[in-house]
Amino acid sequence: MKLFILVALFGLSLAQHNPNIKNGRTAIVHLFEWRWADIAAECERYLGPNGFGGVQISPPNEHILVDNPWRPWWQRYQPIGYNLCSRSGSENELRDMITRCNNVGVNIYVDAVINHMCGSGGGEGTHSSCGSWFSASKKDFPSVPFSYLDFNDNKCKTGSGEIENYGDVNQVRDCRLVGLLDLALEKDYVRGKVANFMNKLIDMGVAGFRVDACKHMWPGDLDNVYRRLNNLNTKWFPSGSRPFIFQEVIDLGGEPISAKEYYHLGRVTEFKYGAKLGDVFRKWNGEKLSYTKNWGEGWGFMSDGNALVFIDNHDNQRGHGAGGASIITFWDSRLYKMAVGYMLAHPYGVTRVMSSYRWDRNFVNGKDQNDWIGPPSNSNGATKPVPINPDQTCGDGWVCEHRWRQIKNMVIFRNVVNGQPQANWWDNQSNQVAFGRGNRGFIVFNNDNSILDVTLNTGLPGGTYCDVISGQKEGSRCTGKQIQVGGDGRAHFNISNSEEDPFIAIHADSKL
Ligand code: QV4
Ligand code: CA
Repeated sequence: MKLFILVALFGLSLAQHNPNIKNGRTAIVHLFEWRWADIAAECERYLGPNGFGGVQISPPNEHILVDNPWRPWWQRYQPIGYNLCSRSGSENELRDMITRCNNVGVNIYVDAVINHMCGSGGGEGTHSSCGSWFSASKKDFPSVPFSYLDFNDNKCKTGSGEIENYGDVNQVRDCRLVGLLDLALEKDYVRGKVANFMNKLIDMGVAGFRVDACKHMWPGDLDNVYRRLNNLNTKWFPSGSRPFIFQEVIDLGGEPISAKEYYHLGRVTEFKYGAKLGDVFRKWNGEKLSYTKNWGEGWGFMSDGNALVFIDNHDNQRGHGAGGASIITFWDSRLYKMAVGYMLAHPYGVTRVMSSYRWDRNFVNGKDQNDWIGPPSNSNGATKPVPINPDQTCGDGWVCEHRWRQIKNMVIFRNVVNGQPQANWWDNQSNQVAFGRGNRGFIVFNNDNSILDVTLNTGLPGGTYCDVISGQKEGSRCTGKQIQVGGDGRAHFNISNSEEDPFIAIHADSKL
Protein backbone atom coordinates (compact mmCIF):
# COMPACT_ATOMS: atom_id res chain seq x y z
CA MET A 1 0.00 0.00 0.00
CA LYS A 2 2.82 2.39 1.01
CA LEU A 3 4.48 1.90 -2.37
CA PHE A 4 1.24 2.71 -4.12
CA ILE A 5 0.85 5.95 -2.19
CA LEU A 6 4.45 6.89 -2.93
CA VAL A 7 4.02 6.21 -6.64
CA ALA A 8 0.74 8.08 -6.68
CA LEU A 9 2.21 11.16 -4.99
CA PHE A 10 5.50 11.07 -6.91
CA GLY A 11 3.70 10.32 -10.13
CA LEU A 12 1.37 13.24 -9.52
CA SER A 13 4.21 15.69 -8.93
CA LEU A 14 6.54 14.22 -11.58
CA ALA A 15 3.90 14.30 -14.31
CA GLN A 16 3.49 18.07 -13.92
CA HIS A 17 7.04 18.34 -15.35
CA ASN A 18 5.92 16.52 -18.47
CA PRO A 19 4.89 18.81 -21.37
CA ASN A 20 2.57 16.06 -22.73
CA ILE A 21 4.05 16.67 -26.20
CA LYS A 22 3.18 14.11 -28.86
CA ASN A 23 4.81 12.21 -31.72
CA GLY A 24 8.45 12.89 -30.81
CA ARG A 25 7.97 16.64 -30.99
CA THR A 26 10.01 18.73 -28.56
CA ALA A 27 9.82 22.53 -28.90
CA ILE A 28 7.26 25.09 -27.73
CA VAL A 29 6.78 28.42 -29.55
CA HIS A 30 5.45 31.52 -27.78
CA LEU A 31 3.12 33.19 -30.31
CA PHE A 32 3.13 36.41 -28.28
CA GLU A 33 -0.06 38.48 -28.71
CA TRP A 34 -1.28 36.40 -31.68
CA ARG A 35 -5.06 36.18 -32.25
CA TRP A 36 -6.67 32.81 -31.71
CA ALA A 37 -7.81 32.60 -35.34
CA ASP A 38 -4.24 33.14 -36.53
CA ILE A 39 -2.83 30.54 -34.12
CA ALA A 40 -5.36 27.97 -35.32
CA ALA A 41 -4.36 28.62 -38.93
CA GLU A 42 -0.65 28.52 -38.04
CA CYS A 43 -1.06 25.14 -36.31
CA GLU A 44 -2.66 23.63 -39.41
CA ARG A 45 -0.49 25.25 -42.12
CA TYR A 46 2.91 25.40 -40.38
CA LEU A 47 3.39 24.19 -36.80
CA GLY A 48 1.81 20.75 -37.30
CA PRO A 49 3.61 20.00 -40.58
CA ASN A 50 6.97 21.22 -39.22
CA GLY A 51 6.95 19.27 -35.97
CA PHE A 52 6.40 22.00 -33.35
CA GLY A 53 5.24 20.47 -30.06
CA GLY A 54 3.14 23.29 -28.66
CA VAL A 55 2.22 26.94 -28.47
CA GLN A 56 2.33 29.26 -25.46
CA ILE A 57 -0.54 31.72 -25.89
CA SER A 58 -1.04 35.14 -24.29
CA PRO A 59 -3.40 35.38 -21.28
CA PRO A 60 -6.89 34.45 -22.60
CA ASN A 61 -8.93 35.93 -19.76
CA GLU A 62 -10.59 39.31 -19.45
CA HIS A 63 -8.08 42.13 -18.94
CA ILE A 64 -8.10 45.87 -18.45
CA LEU A 65 -8.08 48.23 -21.45
CA VAL A 66 -5.38 50.84 -20.87
CA ASP A 67 -5.67 54.22 -22.63
CA ASN A 68 -2.39 55.75 -21.49
CA PRO A 69 -0.19 54.47 -22.92
CA TRP A 70 -2.58 53.30 -25.64
CA ARG A 71 -3.39 49.59 -25.42
CA PRO A 72 0.06 48.40 -24.20
CA TRP A 73 0.95 44.69 -24.53
CA TRP A 74 1.07 44.50 -20.75
CA GLN A 75 -2.61 45.27 -20.27
CA ARG A 76 -3.14 41.52 -20.60
CA TYR A 77 -1.18 41.01 -17.36
CA GLN A 78 -3.89 42.97 -15.53
CA PRO A 79 -6.87 40.59 -15.17
CA ILE A 80 -10.38 41.94 -14.63
CA GLY A 81 -11.91 38.46 -14.41
CA TYR A 82 -11.85 34.96 -15.85
CA ASN A 83 -14.28 35.36 -18.73
CA LEU A 84 -12.44 34.04 -21.78
CA CYS A 85 -12.52 37.08 -24.04
CA SER A 86 -9.38 39.11 -24.65
CA ARG A 87 -7.42 41.07 -27.24
CA SER A 88 -6.79 37.75 -29.01
CA GLY A 89 -10.44 36.82 -29.43
CA SER A 90 -13.60 35.31 -27.97
CA GLU A 91 -14.19 32.12 -26.03
CA ASN A 92 -15.53 30.41 -29.14
CA GLU A 93 -12.45 31.42 -31.13
CA LEU A 94 -10.28 30.13 -28.27
CA ARG A 95 -12.14 26.82 -28.16
CA ASP A 96 -11.88 26.45 -31.95
CA MET A 97 -8.13 27.18 -31.88
CA ILE A 98 -7.44 24.64 -29.08
CA THR A 99 -9.37 21.97 -30.98
CA ARG A 100 -7.69 22.67 -34.34
CA CYS A 101 -4.19 22.74 -32.84
CA ASN A 102 -4.75 19.57 -30.81
CA ASN A 103 -6.10 17.86 -33.92
CA VAL A 104 -2.75 18.39 -35.68
CA GLY A 105 -0.69 17.36 -32.63
CA VAL A 106 0.24 20.86 -31.43
CA ASN A 107 -0.40 21.44 -27.72
CA ILE A 108 -1.69 24.69 -26.22
CA TYR A 109 -0.17 26.13 -23.02
CA VAL A 110 -1.97 29.03 -21.39
CA ASP A 111 -0.23 31.99 -19.77
CA ALA A 112 -2.07 31.97 -16.41
CA VAL A 113 -2.01 35.27 -14.49
CA ILE A 114 -3.30 34.20 -11.07
CA ASN A 115 -1.23 36.24 -8.60
CA HIS A 116 -3.17 39.47 -9.03
CA MET A 117 -5.86 41.48 -10.74
CA CYS A 118 -5.34 44.92 -12.33
CA GLY A 119 -3.19 47.78 -11.06
CA SER A 120 -4.41 49.81 -8.09
CA GLY A 121 -4.61 52.79 -10.44
CA GLY A 122 -6.84 50.86 -12.85
CA GLY A 123 -9.87 53.10 -12.20
CA GLU A 124 -13.53 52.09 -12.22
CA GLY A 125 -15.90 51.22 -15.10
CA THR A 126 -16.16 48.86 -18.05
CA HIS A 127 -12.82 49.50 -19.76
CA SER A 128 -12.21 45.76 -19.94
CA SER A 129 -11.88 43.31 -22.80
CA CYS A 130 -15.33 41.76 -22.22
CA GLY A 131 -16.95 44.94 -20.93
CA SER A 132 -17.31 43.71 -17.32
CA TRP A 133 -17.62 46.46 -14.74
CA PHE A 134 -14.95 46.63 -12.03
CA SER A 135 -13.46 49.03 -9.49
CA ALA A 136 -9.74 48.89 -8.72
CA SER A 137 -10.03 51.35 -5.85
CA LYS A 138 -12.81 49.33 -4.21
CA LYS A 139 -11.07 46.04 -5.17
CA ASP A 140 -14.42 44.95 -6.62
CA PHE A 141 -14.47 42.49 -9.56
CA PRO A 142 -18.08 41.31 -9.84
CA SER A 143 -17.47 39.12 -12.91
CA VAL A 144 -15.59 36.57 -10.73
CA PRO A 145 -16.71 37.77 -8.08
CA PHE A 146 -13.79 39.03 -6.01
CA SER A 147 -14.30 41.64 -3.29
CA TYR A 148 -11.86 43.54 -1.07
CA LEU A 149 -11.92 40.48 1.25
CA ASP A 150 -10.03 38.49 -1.39
CA PHE A 151 -6.87 40.59 -1.49
CA ASN A 152 -3.70 40.67 0.59
CA ASP A 153 -3.65 44.25 1.76
CA ASN A 154 -4.02 43.42 5.43
CA LYS A 155 -1.07 41.02 5.15
CA CYS A 156 1.27 43.43 3.40
CA LYS A 157 3.38 45.39 5.90
CA THR A 158 5.01 47.95 3.59
CA GLY A 159 4.01 51.62 3.67
CA SER A 160 3.15 51.78 -0.03
CA GLY A 161 1.40 48.40 -0.09
CA GLU A 162 3.82 47.50 -2.88
CA ILE A 163 6.91 45.30 -2.93
CA GLU A 164 9.71 47.60 -1.81
CA ASN A 165 12.46 45.09 -0.99
CA TYR A 166 13.02 41.79 -2.79
CA GLY A 167 15.12 40.73 0.19
CA ASP A 168 11.95 40.30 2.27
CA VAL A 169 10.14 37.10 1.26
CA ASN A 170 6.90 38.16 2.94
CA GLN A 171 6.45 41.36 0.99
CA VAL A 172 7.50 39.70 -2.28
CA ARG A 173 4.55 37.31 -1.82
CA ASP A 174 2.02 39.44 0.04
CA CYS A 175 2.49 42.94 -1.36
CA ARG A 176 1.67 44.39 -4.75
CA LEU A 177 4.02 43.74 -7.69
CA VAL A 178 4.20 47.16 -9.44
CA GLY A 179 0.90 48.10 -7.86
CA LEU A 180 -1.04 45.05 -9.05
CA LEU A 181 -3.83 44.14 -6.62
CA ASP A 182 -2.49 41.02 -4.88
CA LEU A 183 -4.88 38.07 -4.49
CA ALA A 184 -5.17 36.25 -1.15
CA LEU A 185 -4.31 32.78 -2.43
CA GLU A 186 -4.33 31.32 1.04
CA LYS A 187 -8.12 31.64 0.99
CA ASP A 188 -10.06 28.58 -0.10
CA TYR A 189 -12.51 30.80 -1.96
CA VAL A 190 -9.80 32.45 -4.05
CA ARG A 191 -8.06 29.12 -4.71
CA GLY A 192 -11.41 27.76 -5.90
CA LYS A 193 -12.02 30.60 -8.35
CA VAL A 194 -8.51 30.32 -9.78
CA ALA A 195 -8.74 26.54 -10.11
CA ASN A 196 -12.16 26.82 -11.80
CA PHE A 197 -10.63 29.20 -14.35
CA MET A 198 -7.77 26.80 -15.07
CA ASN A 199 -10.02 23.73 -15.12
CA LYS A 200 -12.32 25.28 -17.69
CA LEU A 201 -9.28 25.65 -19.97
CA ILE A 202 -8.13 22.08 -19.21
CA ASP A 203 -11.57 20.76 -20.14
CA MET A 204 -11.37 22.77 -23.39
CA GLY A 205 -8.23 20.78 -24.21
CA VAL A 206 -5.17 22.76 -23.11
CA ALA A 207 -2.06 20.74 -22.18
CA GLY A 208 -0.80 22.97 -19.36
CA PHE A 209 0.15 26.41 -18.13
CA ARG A 210 2.87 29.00 -17.91
CA VAL A 211 2.13 30.33 -14.41
CA ASP A 212 2.95 34.05 -14.25
CA ALA A 213 4.78 35.74 -11.35
CA CYS A 214 5.23 32.58 -9.25
CA LYS A 215 7.90 34.27 -7.13
CA HIS A 216 5.04 36.37 -5.78
CA MET A 217 2.98 33.39 -4.61
CA TRP A 218 3.67 31.02 -1.72
CA PRO A 219 4.61 27.51 -2.95
CA GLY A 220 2.06 26.03 -0.54
CA ASP A 221 -0.74 28.07 -2.12
CA LEU A 222 0.33 27.06 -5.62
CA ASP A 223 0.52 23.41 -4.54
CA ASN A 224 -3.06 23.62 -3.31
CA VAL A 225 -4.28 25.17 -6.56
CA TYR A 226 -2.38 22.69 -8.79
CA ARG A 227 -3.84 19.76 -6.85
CA ARG A 228 -7.33 21.03 -7.70
CA LEU A 229 -6.59 20.82 -11.42
CA ASN A 230 -8.33 18.18 -13.53
CA ASN A 231 -6.50 15.61 -15.60
CA LEU A 232 -6.21 16.54 -19.26
CA ASN A 233 -9.07 16.02 -21.70
CA THR A 234 -8.97 12.38 -22.83
CA LYS A 235 -10.16 13.43 -26.28
CA TRP A 236 -6.53 14.36 -26.97
CA PHE A 237 -4.46 13.05 -24.05
CA PRO A 238 -3.96 9.67 -22.37
CA SER A 239 -6.19 9.08 -19.37
CA GLY A 240 -4.61 10.37 -16.15
CA SER A 241 -2.41 12.97 -17.91
CA ARG A 242 -1.56 15.88 -15.60
CA PRO A 243 -1.38 19.47 -16.85
CA PHE A 244 2.18 20.57 -17.66
CA ILE A 245 3.20 23.37 -15.29
CA PHE A 246 6.06 25.75 -15.99
CA GLN A 247 6.46 28.53 -13.44
CA GLU A 248 7.87 31.98 -14.10
CA VAL A 249 10.42 32.54 -11.33
CA ILE A 250 13.23 34.96 -12.14
CA ASP A 251 16.20 33.68 -10.13
CA LEU A 252 19.62 34.98 -11.15
CA GLY A 253 20.81 34.51 -7.56
CA GLY A 254 21.09 37.12 -4.82
CA GLU A 255 17.51 36.96 -3.52
CA PRO A 256 16.17 34.91 -0.57
CA ILE A 257 13.47 33.43 -2.82
CA SER A 258 14.95 30.84 -5.17
CA ALA A 259 13.67 28.74 -8.06
CA LYS A 260 14.26 25.51 -6.13
CA GLU A 261 11.30 26.28 -3.84
CA TYR A 262 9.09 25.60 -6.84
CA TYR A 263 10.76 22.51 -8.42
CA HIS A 264 8.44 20.02 -6.72
CA LEU A 265 5.41 21.76 -8.22
CA GLY A 266 6.45 21.80 -11.87
CA ARG A 267 9.16 23.08 -14.16
CA VAL A 268 10.65 26.53 -13.68
CA THR A 269 11.88 29.13 -16.16
CA GLU A 270 15.71 29.12 -16.12
CA PHE A 271 16.55 32.79 -16.74
CA LYS A 272 20.29 32.15 -16.28
CA TYR A 273 20.23 30.23 -19.58
CA GLY A 274 19.48 33.13 -21.93
CA ALA A 275 21.51 35.61 -19.90
CA LYS A 276 24.64 33.43 -19.98
CA LEU A 277 24.30 32.28 -23.60
CA GLY A 278 23.94 35.94 -24.51
CA ASP A 279 27.26 36.68 -22.79
CA VAL A 280 28.84 33.70 -24.57
CA PHE A 281 27.75 34.58 -28.12
CA ARG A 282 28.46 38.29 -27.55
CA LYS A 283 31.86 37.30 -26.02
CA TRP A 284 31.16 39.52 -23.02
CA ASN A 285 32.66 39.10 -19.53
CA GLY A 286 35.43 36.95 -20.98
CA GLU A 287 33.01 34.19 -21.97
CA LYS A 288 33.89 31.85 -24.86
CA LEU A 289 31.85 29.29 -26.73
CA SER A 290 34.47 26.63 -25.88
CA TYR A 291 33.56 27.13 -22.19
CA THR A 292 30.11 25.64 -22.88
CA LYS A 293 31.49 22.09 -23.02
CA ASN A 294 29.70 21.55 -19.69
CA TRP A 295 26.67 23.65 -20.64
CA GLY A 296 23.57 23.11 -18.51
CA GLU A 297 23.88 21.93 -14.91
CA GLY A 298 27.66 22.44 -15.21
CA TRP A 299 26.98 26.18 -15.39
CA GLY A 300 24.96 26.15 -12.18
CA PHE A 301 21.57 25.94 -13.85
CA MET A 302 18.75 23.91 -12.28
CA SER A 303 18.60 20.20 -13.01
CA ASP A 304 17.55 19.33 -16.55
CA GLY A 305 14.24 17.77 -15.48
CA ASN A 306 13.10 21.04 -13.87
CA ALA A 307 14.16 23.46 -16.59
CA LEU A 308 12.15 25.43 -19.14
CA VAL A 309 14.71 27.29 -21.29
CA PHE A 310 14.66 30.10 -23.84
CA ILE A 311 17.02 32.69 -25.39
CA ASP A 312 14.69 35.63 -24.82
CA ASN A 313 11.12 36.12 -23.64
CA HIS A 314 8.41 38.76 -24.04
CA ASP A 315 9.75 40.70 -21.05
CA ASN A 316 13.49 40.74 -21.50
CA GLN A 317 13.40 41.26 -25.26
CA ARG A 318 12.16 44.77 -24.37
CA GLY A 319 14.02 45.44 -21.14
CA HIS A 320 11.38 44.15 -18.70
CA GLY A 321 12.13 41.38 -16.23
CA ALA A 322 15.63 39.90 -16.14
CA GLY A 323 18.66 39.31 -18.29
CA GLY A 324 19.70 42.82 -19.14
CA ALA A 325 21.66 43.86 -22.21
CA SER A 326 23.21 40.44 -22.77
CA ILE A 327 19.87 39.00 -23.88
CA ILE A 328 19.95 38.32 -27.63
CA THR A 329 16.77 38.98 -29.60
CA PHE A 330 15.57 39.05 -33.21
CA TRP A 331 17.01 42.58 -33.44
CA ASP A 332 20.46 40.89 -33.48
CA SER A 333 19.38 38.28 -36.01
CA ARG A 334 22.79 36.75 -36.91
CA LEU A 335 23.70 36.08 -33.26
CA TYR A 336 20.11 35.12 -32.49
CA LYS A 337 20.01 32.31 -35.05
CA MET A 338 23.22 30.85 -33.60
CA ALA A 339 21.98 31.10 -30.00
CA VAL A 340 18.58 29.58 -30.78
CA GLY A 341 20.32 26.92 -32.87
CA TYR A 342 22.63 26.08 -29.98
CA MET A 343 19.67 25.82 -27.55
CA LEU A 344 17.72 23.54 -29.89
CA ALA A 345 20.73 21.30 -30.56
CA HIS A 346 21.67 20.90 -26.88
CA PRO A 347 19.89 18.25 -24.79
CA TYR A 348 19.27 20.48 -21.74
CA GLY A 349 15.74 21.52 -20.79
CA VAL A 350 12.36 21.89 -22.44
CA THR A 351 12.95 24.57 -25.09
CA ARG A 352 10.74 27.55 -25.91
CA VAL A 353 11.18 29.63 -29.08
CA MET A 354 10.05 33.28 -28.99
CA SER A 355 7.90 34.67 -31.81
CA SER A 356 7.63 38.46 -31.68
CA TYR A 357 6.38 41.60 -33.39
CA ARG A 358 8.47 44.66 -34.26
CA TRP A 359 7.93 48.01 -32.63
CA ASP A 360 9.58 51.43 -33.04
CA ARG A 361 12.23 51.36 -30.32
CA ASN A 362 13.23 54.74 -28.92
CA PHE A 363 16.23 54.56 -26.59
CA VAL A 364 16.72 57.48 -24.20
CA ASN A 365 19.57 56.98 -21.70
CA GLY A 366 19.61 53.28 -22.59
CA LYS A 367 15.91 52.69 -21.87
CA ASP A 368 13.43 52.06 -24.67
CA GLN A 369 10.64 54.61 -24.15
CA ASN A 370 8.42 52.50 -26.39
CA ASP A 371 8.79 49.23 -24.45
CA TRP A 372 5.02 49.30 -23.86
CA ILE A 373 3.95 49.22 -27.53
CA GLY A 374 1.45 46.46 -28.25
CA PRO A 375 1.08 44.17 -31.27
CA PRO A 376 0.27 45.39 -34.80
CA SER A 377 -3.23 46.80 -34.25
CA ASN A 378 -5.97 48.88 -35.83
CA SER A 379 -6.72 52.36 -34.51
CA ASN A 380 -9.39 50.87 -32.23
CA GLY A 381 -6.74 48.72 -30.53
CA ALA A 382 -7.81 45.46 -32.15
CA THR A 383 -4.87 43.24 -33.04
CA LYS A 384 -4.32 42.83 -36.78
CA PRO A 385 -4.27 39.37 -38.43
CA VAL A 386 -0.88 37.84 -39.28
CA PRO A 387 -0.39 37.98 -43.07
CA ILE A 388 1.79 35.23 -44.59
CA ASN A 389 3.97 36.37 -47.52
CA PRO A 390 4.59 34.19 -50.60
CA ASP A 391 8.10 33.51 -49.29
CA GLN A 392 6.56 32.08 -46.12
CA THR A 393 7.66 35.00 -43.93
CA CYS A 394 5.12 37.06 -41.98
CA GLY A 395 4.16 40.61 -42.86
CA ASP A 396 2.79 43.68 -41.16
CA GLY A 397 5.32 43.83 -38.32
CA TRP A 398 5.09 40.20 -37.18
CA VAL A 399 8.64 38.81 -36.94
CA CYS A 400 7.79 35.10 -36.93
CA GLU A 401 11.23 33.93 -35.80
CA HIS A 402 9.78 30.42 -35.67
CA ARG A 403 9.42 30.60 -39.46
CA TRP A 404 13.04 31.58 -40.12
CA ARG A 405 14.50 28.58 -42.05
CA GLN A 406 17.45 28.22 -39.63
CA ILE A 407 15.15 28.12 -36.57
CA LYS A 408 12.39 25.98 -38.06
CA ASN A 409 15.02 23.48 -39.26
CA MET A 410 16.62 23.37 -35.81
CA VAL A 411 13.20 22.62 -34.28
CA ILE A 412 13.13 19.61 -36.63
CA PHE A 413 16.77 18.79 -35.71
CA ARG A 414 15.73 18.64 -32.02
CA ASN A 415 12.96 16.18 -32.85
CA VAL A 416 15.28 13.98 -34.94
CA VAL A 417 17.92 13.74 -32.18
CA ASN A 418 15.45 13.54 -29.28
CA GLY A 419 16.67 11.17 -26.58
CA GLN A 420 20.26 11.04 -27.93
CA PRO A 421 23.06 12.09 -25.54
CA GLN A 422 25.55 14.82 -26.41
CA ALA A 423 28.64 13.30 -28.05
CA ASN A 424 31.84 14.06 -30.01
CA TRP A 425 32.50 17.50 -28.51
CA TRP A 426 35.24 19.49 -30.23
CA ASP A 427 36.47 23.02 -29.68
CA ASN A 428 39.42 25.21 -30.65
CA GLN A 429 39.67 26.62 -27.11
CA SER A 430 38.11 29.80 -28.43
CA ASN A 431 34.74 30.30 -30.16
CA GLN A 432 34.68 27.40 -32.59
CA VAL A 433 32.85 24.36 -31.23
CA ALA A 434 31.06 21.26 -32.50
CA PHE A 435 29.03 18.50 -30.93
CA GLY A 436 26.75 15.66 -31.89
CA ARG A 437 23.67 13.96 -30.51
CA GLY A 438 24.41 10.25 -30.54
CA ASN A 439 24.46 9.02 -34.13
CA ARG A 440 21.51 11.21 -35.21
CA GLY A 441 22.81 14.77 -35.51
CA PHE A 442 25.86 17.05 -35.53
CA ILE A 443 26.35 20.83 -35.35
CA VAL A 444 29.39 23.10 -35.87
CA PHE A 445 29.70 26.79 -34.87
CA ASN A 446 32.29 29.38 -35.91
CA ASN A 447 31.93 32.43 -33.70
CA ASP A 448 35.61 33.41 -34.06
CA ASN A 449 36.95 36.11 -36.36
CA SER A 450 38.87 33.51 -38.31
CA ILE A 451 38.00 30.68 -40.66
CA LEU A 452 37.00 27.25 -39.34
CA ASP A 453 38.62 24.54 -41.45
CA VAL A 454 38.69 21.17 -39.70
CA THR A 455 37.87 17.47 -40.10
CA LEU A 456 35.75 16.14 -37.23
CA ASN A 457 34.24 12.91 -36.00
CA THR A 458 30.49 13.38 -36.38
CA GLY A 459 29.35 10.03 -35.03
CA LEU A 460 26.98 9.80 -38.04
CA PRO A 461 26.75 6.98 -40.58
CA GLY A 462 28.59 7.67 -43.83
CA GLY A 463 26.74 9.52 -46.56
CA THR A 464 25.86 12.89 -48.03
CA TYR A 465 24.00 15.24 -45.68
CA CYS A 466 22.25 18.54 -46.40
CA ASP A 467 23.18 21.43 -44.11
CA VAL A 468 19.86 22.59 -42.63
CA ILE A 469 21.15 26.09 -41.82
CA SER A 470 22.25 27.34 -45.27
CA GLY A 471 19.41 25.37 -46.86
CA GLN A 472 17.63 22.06 -46.46
CA LYS A 473 16.94 18.75 -48.13
CA GLU A 474 14.26 19.13 -50.78
CA GLY A 475 13.44 15.94 -52.62
CA SER A 476 16.76 14.37 -53.58
CA ARG A 477 18.87 17.52 -53.42
CA CYS A 478 20.30 20.01 -50.96
CA THR A 479 19.30 23.66 -51.43
CA GLY A 480 22.32 24.79 -49.40
CA LYS A 481 25.69 23.28 -48.46
CA GLN A 482 26.16 19.55 -48.41
CA ILE A 483 28.48 17.61 -46.12
CA GLN A 484 30.19 14.33 -47.04
CA VAL A 485 30.51 11.99 -44.05
CA GLY A 486 32.95 9.12 -44.57
CA GLY A 487 32.42 5.52 -43.53
CA ASP A 488 34.52 6.37 -40.47
CA GLY A 489 32.01 9.07 -39.46
CA ARG A 490 34.50 11.85 -40.15
CA ALA A 491 33.65 14.93 -42.22
CA HIS A 492 35.42 18.13 -43.30
CA PHE A 493 33.87 21.47 -42.32
CA ASN A 494 34.84 24.87 -43.68
CA ILE A 495 33.02 27.91 -42.28
CA SER A 496 34.12 31.45 -43.00
CA ASN A 497 33.48 33.91 -40.17
CA SER A 498 31.96 36.34 -42.66
CA GLU A 499 29.13 34.02 -43.68
CA GLU A 500 25.53 35.07 -43.14
CA ASP A 501 25.12 32.11 -40.77
CA PRO A 502 28.50 30.81 -39.51
CA PHE A 503 27.19 27.44 -38.39
CA ILE A 504 26.32 24.07 -39.98
CA ALA A 505 23.88 21.41 -38.77
CA ILE A 506 23.20 17.95 -40.23
CA HIS A 507 20.99 15.10 -39.05
CA ALA A 508 19.61 11.69 -39.98
CA ASP A 509 16.63 13.12 -41.84
CA SER A 510 18.75 15.56 -43.89
CA LYS A 511 20.75 12.70 -45.42
CA LEU A 512 20.39 12.21 -49.17
C1 QV4 B 1 2.56 51.65 -12.03
C2 QV4 B 1 3.61 51.98 -10.97
C3 QV4 B 1 3.21 51.36 -9.65
C4 QV4 B 1 1.84 51.87 -9.26
C5 QV4 B 1 0.87 51.42 -10.34
C6 QV4 B 1 -0.53 51.88 -10.01
O1 QV4 B 1 4.88 51.43 -11.38
O2 QV4 B 1 4.17 51.73 -8.66
O3 QV4 B 1 1.45 51.34 -8.00
O4 QV4 B 1 1.25 51.97 -11.61
O5 QV4 B 1 -1.43 51.13 -10.83
C7 QV4 B 1 2.35 47.98 -15.79
C8 QV4 B 1 3.21 49.25 -15.84
C9 QV4 B 1 3.59 49.67 -14.42
C10 QV4 B 1 2.30 49.88 -13.60
C11 QV4 B 1 1.55 48.54 -13.60
C12 QV4 B 1 0.25 48.62 -12.81
O6 QV4 B 1 4.40 48.96 -16.58
O7 QV4 B 1 4.32 50.89 -14.49
O8 QV4 B 1 2.64 50.24 -12.25
O9 QV4 B 1 1.24 48.15 -14.94
O10 QV4 B 1 -0.56 49.59 -13.34
C13 QV4 B 1 3.99 43.19 -17.18
C14 QV4 B 1 4.94 44.37 -17.40
C15 QV4 B 1 4.78 45.43 -16.33
C16 QV4 B 1 3.31 45.82 -16.25
C17 QV4 B 1 2.54 44.56 -15.83
C18 QV4 B 1 1.06 44.83 -15.60
O11 QV4 B 1 6.28 43.89 -17.38
O12 QV4 B 1 5.54 46.57 -16.70
O13 QV4 B 1 3.14 46.88 -15.26
O14 QV4 B 1 2.65 43.61 -16.89
O15 QV4 B 1 0.49 45.42 -16.72
C19 QV4 B 1 9.34 40.83 -11.78
C20 QV4 B 1 8.42 39.65 -11.47
C21 QV4 B 1 8.07 38.88 -12.71
C22 QV4 B 1 7.53 39.82 -13.80
C23 QV4 B 1 8.61 40.88 -14.08
C24 QV4 B 1 8.16 41.85 -15.16
O16 QV4 B 1 9.03 38.79 -10.53
O17 QV4 B 1 7.07 37.89 -12.41
O18 QV4 B 1 8.87 41.60 -12.89
N1 QV4 B 1 7.16 39.07 -15.01
C25 QV4 B 1 5.75 38.71 -15.19
C26 QV4 B 1 5.32 38.86 -16.63
C27 QV4 B 1 5.28 40.35 -16.99
C28 QV4 B 1 4.17 41.03 -16.20
C29 QV4 B 1 4.05 40.49 -14.83
C30 QV4 B 1 4.80 39.46 -14.36
C31 QV4 B 1 2.89 40.98 -14.05
O19 QV4 B 1 6.23 38.19 -17.46
O20 QV4 B 1 5.05 40.55 -18.38
O21 QV4 B 1 4.47 42.44 -16.08
O22 QV4 B 1 1.80 40.16 -14.45
O23 QV4 B 1 10.62 40.36 -12.06
CA1 CA C 1 1.21 37.66 -4.30
